[in-house]
Amino acid sequence: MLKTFKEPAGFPEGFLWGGAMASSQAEGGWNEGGKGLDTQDLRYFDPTWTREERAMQSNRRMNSAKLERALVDMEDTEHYPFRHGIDFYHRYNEDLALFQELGIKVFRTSICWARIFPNGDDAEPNEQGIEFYHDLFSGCHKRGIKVFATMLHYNIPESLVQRFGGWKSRKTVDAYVRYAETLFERLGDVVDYWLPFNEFNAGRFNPYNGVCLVEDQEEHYDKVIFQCLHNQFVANARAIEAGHRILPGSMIGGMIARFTTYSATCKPEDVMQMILDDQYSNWFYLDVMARGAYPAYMTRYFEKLGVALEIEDGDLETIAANTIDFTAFSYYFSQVSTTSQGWEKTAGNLVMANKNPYLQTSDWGWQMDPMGLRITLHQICDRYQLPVFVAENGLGAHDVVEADGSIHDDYRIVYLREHIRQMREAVREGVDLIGYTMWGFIDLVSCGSMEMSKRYGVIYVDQDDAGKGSLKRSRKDSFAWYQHCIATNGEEL
Ligand code: BGP
Repeated sequence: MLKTFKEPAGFPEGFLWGGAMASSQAEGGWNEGGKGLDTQDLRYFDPTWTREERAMQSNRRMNSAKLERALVDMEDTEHYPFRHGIDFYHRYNEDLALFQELGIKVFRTSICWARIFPNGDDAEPNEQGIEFYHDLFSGCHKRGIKVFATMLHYNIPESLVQRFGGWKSRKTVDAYVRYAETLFERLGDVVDYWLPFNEFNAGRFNPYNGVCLVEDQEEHYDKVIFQCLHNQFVANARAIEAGHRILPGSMIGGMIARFTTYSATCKPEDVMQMILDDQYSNWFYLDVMARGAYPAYMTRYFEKLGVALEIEDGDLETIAANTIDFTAFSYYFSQVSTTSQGWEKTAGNLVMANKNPYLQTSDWGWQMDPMGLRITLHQICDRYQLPVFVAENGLGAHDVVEADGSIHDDYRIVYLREHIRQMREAVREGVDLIGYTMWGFIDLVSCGSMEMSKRYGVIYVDQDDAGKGSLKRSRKDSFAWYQHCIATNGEEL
């Protein structure tokens, strides 16, 4: 007899609807509570920069001159937006009340390493830092909100860059593992899902954020990135080992920034290019974390780039023995792969992308592609057979505040609705999707362009690019929309 399968109605019971942010983009309080300086505190921004200047890749890179200047400008917060964020450090109780009203089931944020170990490897952790996160996370639990903690979202203690050259050094690996153990031991009772690293592939495309390299201090900048990434793979595996040992049964994930790519044509060369782009930019990172081994396709790539990794005894065994419990990714856009020269380009998260004539772009030039999210969910689910989490997705846009204070962001509602609809289709098609944390659900400082005016939130924050404003929070139209989406478990969009 033919067996029939019932198509699931939509999102499973207990689906983790949520919102995401990161410590450096939201907290502020950069020199309070015993926090040390971190790498994001040193990124310079000029509010008079044009759109093009803000988008320049060079603004995302660090060099010795910028570093020295930042270390002199210790009173300046206007030009260092990550020093003020949205003042979440002082306002989190008020913000948690809004999060509860929104109805989120899970809150994703990152822990700032320099709040726990101001210099990265201090003899003892900073108790004030631990208290801050303990209070924040237990505040979530009291409000029925689970916690998804990113253990590192780019900002490492600056001292590790000064002394060891960031992720180039195994000393940073050891310091990270001790930091990770401290988090599992001291915050294990208030965290539900762990993510050792935000967007693992970021180091490849944004070496200051991802692997904390200072460009002019490296003779072989492009090659050393891969050594840093190897060190991070080891750190990640050792953190997973510690997490599973200290907190048996804990859920620890691995995340990439997903650069979904389509073949530009059905020309076999373009299809082959798509496979290679996907391997080098996306799969490499999840393959190591989920399958526990360097994929064979990287050998040829490393040869081509002249990369020779220093792999210490035991590294590969550690990576093999400690794989992730779930996959996660950020999804903002898709692009196309081609061998043709001169293909038109457009912007994208972390990278410049090849243009797809079938897609519209956001105000910032990122190609919006809801079906690409469904495609990605299938690809990741098929490849790893692990639960999957959409850890970031959202629309950066200009919002207009009306005279009565209202904000009619119907464009954001359309964006979210279309992406969530495609996610729902993926679930009906069998994808084991466990959660969705919308990015920047409360407006925050942009990671790439460091501006405040690129807003993602359903909650508005009154602050401009120069860091001026009342910091008052208010609800955009999308707030009520997302609240209803969550309340109906994604049935009414
Ligand atoms: C991701 C980062 C986030 C976030 C997001 C949007 O890569 O993990 O920190 O900022 O991109 O990017 P942007 O802020 O540049 O618009």
